[in-house]
Amino acid sequence: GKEKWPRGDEKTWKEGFRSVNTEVPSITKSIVNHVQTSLARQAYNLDDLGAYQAAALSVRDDLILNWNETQMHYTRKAPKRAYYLSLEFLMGRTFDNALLNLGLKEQYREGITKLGFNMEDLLEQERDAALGNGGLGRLAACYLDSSASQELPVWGYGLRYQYGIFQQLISPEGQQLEQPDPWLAGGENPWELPRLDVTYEVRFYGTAERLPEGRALWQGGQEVLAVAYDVMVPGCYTKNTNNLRLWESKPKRGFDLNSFNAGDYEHAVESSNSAAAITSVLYPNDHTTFGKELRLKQQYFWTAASLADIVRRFKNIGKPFSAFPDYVAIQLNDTHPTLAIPELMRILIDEEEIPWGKAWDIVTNTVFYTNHTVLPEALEKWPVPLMEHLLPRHMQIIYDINLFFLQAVEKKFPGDRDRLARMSLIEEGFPKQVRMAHLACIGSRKVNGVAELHSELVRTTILKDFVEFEGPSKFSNVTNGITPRRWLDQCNPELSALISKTLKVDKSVWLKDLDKLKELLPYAEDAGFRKEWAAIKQRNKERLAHHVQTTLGLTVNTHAMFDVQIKRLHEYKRQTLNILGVIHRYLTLKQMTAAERKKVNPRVVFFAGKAAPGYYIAKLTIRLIVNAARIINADPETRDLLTVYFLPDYSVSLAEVLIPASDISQHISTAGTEASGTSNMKFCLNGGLLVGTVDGANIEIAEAVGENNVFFFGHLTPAVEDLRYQHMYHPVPVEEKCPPLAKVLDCVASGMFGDGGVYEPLLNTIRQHDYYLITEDFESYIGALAMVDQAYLDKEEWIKKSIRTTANMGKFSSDRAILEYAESFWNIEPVKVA
Ligand code: Z57
Repeated sequence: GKEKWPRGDEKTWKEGFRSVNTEVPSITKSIVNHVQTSLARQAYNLDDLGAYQAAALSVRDDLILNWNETQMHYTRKAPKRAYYLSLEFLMGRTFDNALLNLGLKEQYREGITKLGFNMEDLLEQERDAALGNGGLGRLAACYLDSSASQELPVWGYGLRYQYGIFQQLISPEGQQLEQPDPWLAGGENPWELPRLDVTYEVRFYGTAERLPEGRALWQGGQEVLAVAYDVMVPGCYTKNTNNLRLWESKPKRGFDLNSFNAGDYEHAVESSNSAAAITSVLYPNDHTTFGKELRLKQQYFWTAASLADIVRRFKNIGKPFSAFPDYVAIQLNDTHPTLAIPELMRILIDEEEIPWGKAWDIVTNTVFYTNHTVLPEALEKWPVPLMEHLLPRHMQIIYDINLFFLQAVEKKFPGDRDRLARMSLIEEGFPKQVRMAHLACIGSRKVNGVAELHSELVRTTILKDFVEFEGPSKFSNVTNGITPRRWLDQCNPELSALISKTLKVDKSVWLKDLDKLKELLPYAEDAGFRKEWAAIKQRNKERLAHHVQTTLGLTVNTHAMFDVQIKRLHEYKRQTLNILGVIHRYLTLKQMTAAERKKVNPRVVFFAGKAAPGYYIAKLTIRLIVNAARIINADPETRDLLTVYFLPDYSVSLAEVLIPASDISQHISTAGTEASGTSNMKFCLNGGLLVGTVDGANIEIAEAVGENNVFFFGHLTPAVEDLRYQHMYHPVPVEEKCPPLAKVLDCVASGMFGDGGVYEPLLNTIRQHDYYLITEDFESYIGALAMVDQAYLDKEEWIKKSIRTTANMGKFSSDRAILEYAESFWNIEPVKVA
């Protein structure tokens, strides 16, 4: 029979219901309540950490109300949903972001002040959730913010790593040292809801026995439990609060009691350890693959649990599986979740007994693949023997997909054996390897790159054969975006306030319709406005200087131009070009007379970024930066004009301080290597100008803000391959090709920055193959920096450029990007929670 709901007396229930606390007295009451009960502490022994925890718990209560309502509403309406599968979500801090999105920051500030605490101090208590390496993980976080803000029914799926990206220490010699990041060790994480009742069993190893009708029986091996943790993702100025579901691995049973009873305690604990190990740590490699079994286990564990969850939710709607693509879209963030394709095939064929052809139709109408790089070392390949051992059924399915696929290729291009070998899912060799990008491509409805140039390179290089086979319409572009909530309103509150005041519109309007920034353009001509604009930049520089003073004990000259390069250390990103340019500047200054030096712009160069622990050359680059900084900063002749800082332990929170303070930032990858870049967008949104190569999203930024507001240099993408080829077959020594660079290299080699021998391997990458074309681009790079100096001399003109840059950045809101995914790929619509 039908149950009465709610049970008991409805009026009593309703009187107990609460809504979001929006008034200061109810906020402070809630905070005090959490101090007394949740924290079991007293008013008279409460420190900043305790006050932060109580305030966070208070905000958490509000988020839970909205989250609950949103999830109930989505379930009732049963719209088509999209799922964003990403091994990385680089969320950073949540407290400030939640307060701003809820529109409650000022009320909380007032309440916290009343309780005798300082808002800024409390914000600093929170640890970053750093479950990502760099751009790819931060993009996922921006897309979650935009999905919720645009009221789209989108969930994220990822892993709940016990340890996020390592903490970086820099030794006195300039070596990077890695420390674990036990981000959950402080006890409760207020931003997640453990869902200990939402669990799935995930199998590894065992045997797969083929049955009639294409089905198979996969059994034996090891079973591990996936437990859900839900992270609340509030939208901006909306009740919609989406979900990021992170999986934790657990042994299926605490111990194997048989071994335990037999006295084999160690064996019992071992198998439980190996299950827990799956989600213990984020792999810290960016743009490289290592073929490690545990990494493949992570990938399968996460895709299997996510798909089981998605399929269960779909089944609750009560539709036939042929309608699956009408209710579900799955976006693969790079190839890391590609096993979703054979896993969905396995579920449909082996569990739901759907024939192969129908199953393949469902999969290829549900799954979408975003490629994030064309660098060969980053394209995932898994050894067939490893796959066969760990996932025997999936390997069968991959072989079957490959067979049908190659038959179709053979039909279209008869006798073209080279083509078949190039396109096969299996790369021949010892061992054979599964090419994940090929599998992701043929198993998806659409394939996209992340900026115009990059998408074109995907079509014409790594997936060229697939475009020829399937036609061009499957391959498209969605240029990346960034959320203006975190990357303007949150990190640069003064600029945000000035924009609202000037446009005479509440930020709730322009933060969700970023093209409105265009209306700032006429104010570039307004001297009063320019003065305010410049004063804010100056205060942001002072805020950064204060941060450096308190964390590193160093005094920064805030009257200098702030020049910033912050990103993962990688040869293709060419931090080496930057530091060699800095040394060149130093040598030039040393040769000047005192009178000449008087005319020089003071410059402070900031670097920050982590190197993969095993990436020797990247670590050596850090070492060169740190040691060059030590010598240059200590030189009394030049130190008023040039200083260099390497800020350790780059993070989302550090970026939030650095970006608003920058006058100029560097995005100087070898043309054709940086798929998009997203920090370039963050700097420009905050009125920083950009020096960069004609690469990735730099190109579209220049199109939007005007080429006269960007400092471009270097060879273009089509030239790169030729130059490499020439260099390979007709090498010309650096001394001939670029004498100023040769001089810089000599200074490094001769020990100007400590033992020159240490840097030989780094210098040799340039002297020998110079794969990233530092020699070819050096002079044009120095030329671009000279143009920057020249432009900075005209202060008023510089501020105009800065204003015009911000005003033209509307396109780069992640709201625009997520709406493109929603409309042209997923076919989902907003579902507003009233
Ligand atoms: C990563 O952060 C990116 C690409 C990858 O293949 C991997 Br693995 C990690 C970055 C690109 O390098 C950036 O250019 C791009 O902006 C970002 O992904 C987001 O698309």
